[in-house]
Amino acid sequence: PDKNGADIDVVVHVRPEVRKPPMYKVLMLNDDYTPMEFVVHVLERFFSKNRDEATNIMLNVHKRGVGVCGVFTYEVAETKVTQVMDLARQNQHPLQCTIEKD
Ligand code: TYC
Repeated sequence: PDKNGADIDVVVHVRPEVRKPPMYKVLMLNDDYTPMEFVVHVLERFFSKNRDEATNIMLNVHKRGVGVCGVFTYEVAETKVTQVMDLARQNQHPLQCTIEKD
């Protein structure tokens, strides 16, 4: 019954707020000792680059000192850095990799 606006059910549909997660760049740093071929291998194995892309990124880092391997959510970026640093350490290379907010 609707005497004066009471007892009327209204269903309001709201669009759920969807937010893009913050993204993080994984940066590769140059050094004087890590072999070029090892860096190319790392870029192929952990960053899904083909041989040409990996070589270009490696040479860019070699020349400019730093380069972007990829952009990921924080957890994925952290995992990539850990994987790269672990493999570098196992092979006694000083290769360094870091995260930077995009
Ligand atoms: N500078 C290294 C060399 O001459 C190659 C190298 C490239 C090392 C990229 C690290 O992130 C790097 N053997």
